[in-house]
Amino acid sequence: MTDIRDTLYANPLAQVGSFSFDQQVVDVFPDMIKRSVPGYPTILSMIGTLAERYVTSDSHCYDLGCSLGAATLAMRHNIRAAGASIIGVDNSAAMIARARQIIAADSHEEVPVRLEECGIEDIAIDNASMVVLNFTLQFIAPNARDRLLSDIAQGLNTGGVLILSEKVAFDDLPHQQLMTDLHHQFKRANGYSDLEIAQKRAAIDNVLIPESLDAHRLRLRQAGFSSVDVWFQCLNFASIIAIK
Ligand code: GEK
Repeated sequence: MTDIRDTLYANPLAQVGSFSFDQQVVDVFPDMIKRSVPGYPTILSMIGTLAERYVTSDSHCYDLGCSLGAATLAMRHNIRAAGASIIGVDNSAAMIARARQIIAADSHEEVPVRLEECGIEDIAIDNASMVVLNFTLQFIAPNARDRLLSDIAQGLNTGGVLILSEKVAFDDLPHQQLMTDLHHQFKRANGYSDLEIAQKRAAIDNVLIPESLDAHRLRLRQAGFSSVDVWFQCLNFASIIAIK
């Protein structure tokens, strides 16, 4: 099936409301995320590669903020360990409903997938060999992030891996401005107009709260991860591997 094109912000809106993961967004989500997040396909493909390497027998994998299950499927298609299963979690009813259809149509049934409609703050992580937060932590209130990361570290088995992908911010203001400008240039090259870019930016302001890579590294270390660093970055989008 070809993706439905994202035109949600193509026409001038009298008032730009706060961005939410509703049915309208779900309908265009695969196109939206590909045209907005530099490196998204590369990160998904590496999540598959990492699942092959890190997922152990009879353990759990978690896709927190799973949206339509893209990272769930990347793991499912590459897990080689016997008896592993995947839990996908998202608090958007529309996302989970569509994700259920997508997972049902996928034939790799040897790795069971369970989808839960709930907040990632409310899910118990246990016996985990791999946890994915692929562009989700940025939507969690900053004062709830330490606790969430500690809970994930607690629930991971020794040697288990967390993949944390985020939009990031920079303390150096000229560099922050440059990365923002280049990201907008990336979006223009992918067919978004200046109006779409400006309206989306207004909608997402205060909903997506990026932090610096140093802040992420520090939190992950404090949460109990023994090895933490960036494995991918393109402009202001990065992905970190943290090993328990
Ligand atoms: C992918 N990982 O395609 N609890 C559960 N889900 C949440 C919460 C929360 N508190 N807050 C936001 N979400 C996916 C992409 S998108 C990233 C992740 C983006 C969910 C929200 O409903 C949405 O589905 C997802 O987190 C973020 O690899 O759109 O930039």
